[in-house]
Amino acid sequence: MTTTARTPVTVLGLGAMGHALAAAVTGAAHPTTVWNRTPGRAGALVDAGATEARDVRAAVTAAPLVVACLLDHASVHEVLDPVADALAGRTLVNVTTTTPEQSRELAAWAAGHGVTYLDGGIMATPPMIGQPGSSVLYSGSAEAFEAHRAVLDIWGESTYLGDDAGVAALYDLALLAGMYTVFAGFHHGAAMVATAGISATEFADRAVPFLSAMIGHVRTDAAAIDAGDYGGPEQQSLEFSDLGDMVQASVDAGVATDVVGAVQALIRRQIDAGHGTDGFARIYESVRAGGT
Ligand code: FVH
Repeated sequence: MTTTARTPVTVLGLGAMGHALAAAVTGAAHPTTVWNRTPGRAGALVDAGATEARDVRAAVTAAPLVVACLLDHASVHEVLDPVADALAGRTLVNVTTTTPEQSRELAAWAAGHGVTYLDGGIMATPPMIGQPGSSVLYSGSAEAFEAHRAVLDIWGESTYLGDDAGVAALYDLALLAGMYTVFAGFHHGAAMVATAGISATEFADRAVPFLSAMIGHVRTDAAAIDAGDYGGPEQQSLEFSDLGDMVQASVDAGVATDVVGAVQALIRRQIDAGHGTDGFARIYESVRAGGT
């Protein structure tokens, strides 16, 4: 079935994200049914035209397209296992954050119950839904992705990553790994400058333009990784990148070294293995498959 302007949609889970997804679909004039474990979270959506289902079974049977936006993998099973028979013949789009293996397990579970499965990784915060900059990664059923683009595109830029249901989650968590480690680096720097009486806000004013200017250099690292060549002249050597001074300055300031110490350990593994003149991108080899 292809989504049209009037295709009914059900959203299970009205936490911050589920509410935002349901509000966007309701606002785009799709007949929307919502359900939440704890009653009382649907008021604004009902005012906007959504229908609150009395239970999960009523919610699932109200629409050919069922969106699950729940806490985690366990809660998806807790909600859907008892109504698997009612889901049969419908499409389940699961945007709950799960590991890739959990996504694949859910895809297999869905296939076993005659449910078409599409996994989604939301690369946005709830206020960003439907706004520029919001994107959602999908993998699993190509037919479901194409059939329901009209709904999926309401939430942000939709990208389909293939029929392996685990790939969207893999990509989602990989992107978040980059984001969290950059943020952790900012927090480390903020703790360092705080020892000189500099506020985190003042530090952010310098960190944001600096990090923005530097982030594009990951493309140089990416080219080295893909080529398996860490010796190019444009690459800063591991010996030059050694974070010894940074670690010592942190120790002197009484700041925990967990963040910079972790990066230093990746660098040292490569230097100790005889690759000190290779470029910084070689730390990829310290990470990949726990390599040396
Ligand atoms: N919020 C965000 O910025 C991120 C952006 C990226 C994607 N995540 C993921 O989206 C899933 C939902 O996130 P959320 O922000 O809506 O989360 P909460 O506001 O905490 O709402 C959780 C909902 O899940 C329901 N729930 C929890 N456990 C169960 C259960 N065992 N059975 C049924 N429902 C359950 C909960 O219901 P209630 O507590 O109100 O009864 C909420 O509806 C999540 O995977 C993020 O990682 C969001």
